[in-house]
Amino acid sequence: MKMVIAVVQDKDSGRLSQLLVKKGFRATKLASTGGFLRAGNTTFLIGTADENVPEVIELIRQSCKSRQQMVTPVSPLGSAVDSFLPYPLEVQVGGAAVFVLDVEQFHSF
Ligand code: 2BA
Repeated sequence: MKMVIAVVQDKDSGRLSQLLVKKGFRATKLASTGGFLRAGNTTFLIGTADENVPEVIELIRQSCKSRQQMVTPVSPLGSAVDSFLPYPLEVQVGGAAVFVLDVEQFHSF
C-alpha cells in the first residue's frame, strides 16, 4: 500500500475531490499553508494499493493547473533590511507537489 500526499492549490481542490470520489478513491483533505508564499493550499492524503498510484497521479495531473502568482514582499523590521527586495516577485505555483510513501500498516476500526 502507498500513501500519496499531494499539495494542491485551493482553486483545484474541488475538482480533484470530485474526481477521486467518482473513481472510488478514498482521500482526506487538510487545510495547509505554503511555507514560501504563506498562502492557503490544500493537502490530500490518499491511501491506495500500489497498482493504483499511476491512476491517482494522473487524476492529480488532470485536476491541477500551474499558475503565476505575485509575491509582494513585506517590509522587514530589523536585521534583514540589507537583503530586502522592494519590488513584487512573480513565482510559478503548482500544478501540484506530490509525494508517494510506502505504508507499513493500515488499520481501519
Ligand atoms: P509555497 O511554499 O508557498 O511555494 C509556492 C511557490 O513558490 C512554489 O511552487 C515555488 O514556485 C515558489 N518557491 C517556493 N520556495 C521558494 C524559494 N525558496 N525560492 C523561490 N521560489 C520558491 P511549488 O513548487 O509548485 O509549490 C507549491 C506548494 O507546494 C508550496 O507552497 C508548498 O506548500 C508545497 N511544496 C512544494 N514543494 C514542497 C516540498 N518539497 N515539501 C513540502 N511542501 C512542498
